Amino acid sequence: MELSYFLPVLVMMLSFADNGIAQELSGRCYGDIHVDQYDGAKFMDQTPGTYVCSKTVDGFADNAKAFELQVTTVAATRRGKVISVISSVSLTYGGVVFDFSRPTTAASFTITPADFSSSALANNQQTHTADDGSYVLTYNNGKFELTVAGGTFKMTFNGRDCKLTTDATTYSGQLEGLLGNRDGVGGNDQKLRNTNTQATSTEEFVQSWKE
Ligand SMILES: [Ca+2]
Repeated sequence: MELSYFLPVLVMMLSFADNGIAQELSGRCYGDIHVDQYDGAKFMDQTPGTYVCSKTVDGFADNAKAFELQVTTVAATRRGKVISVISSVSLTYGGVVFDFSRPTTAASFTITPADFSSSALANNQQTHTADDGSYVLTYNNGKFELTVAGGTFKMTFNGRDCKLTTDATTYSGQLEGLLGNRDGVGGNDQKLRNTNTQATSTEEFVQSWKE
């Protein structure tokens, strides 16, 4: 099995997309774990646990577009070294909970409340649309892609990489968590949980967002 299979990642980078979304934010998680924030800072942490990667701030105006993405890592030994790897990803968006687990097979997800007529993406490439049309979930060759109506939010997860694509108009400066506030400005992305205070160290920052 390829080494890369075991190297989950959490990386955020800013780029311009041609899909109608003004700015694209990409997330990957790997190893132990590496984080590249929306606004460019990078760090890593070795402690297994469940972390708030990115969420809308308390008081975010549009409840229908509020979200929280959590990633859970577990200890693993690779080439004699103890690291942490992703075991699952959980996204709450607009009150719906999407849970994905590794390894990513067609059935390694749940949606609560379930509103697909079939909860399994049985074929290697398949698309399901929510009964109310609010989101679309596809599965293709080990990779899930969740797209919310209007394209304001997209998440992909293939078992090692977790990628977010968010609309700048909706979310710029309205996010918090390990990935920072997404306002396009560096140096203000280590806000401690439940405060408006910046952490004095990366360790303090990471621990603040550990469940
Ligand atoms: Ca920032």
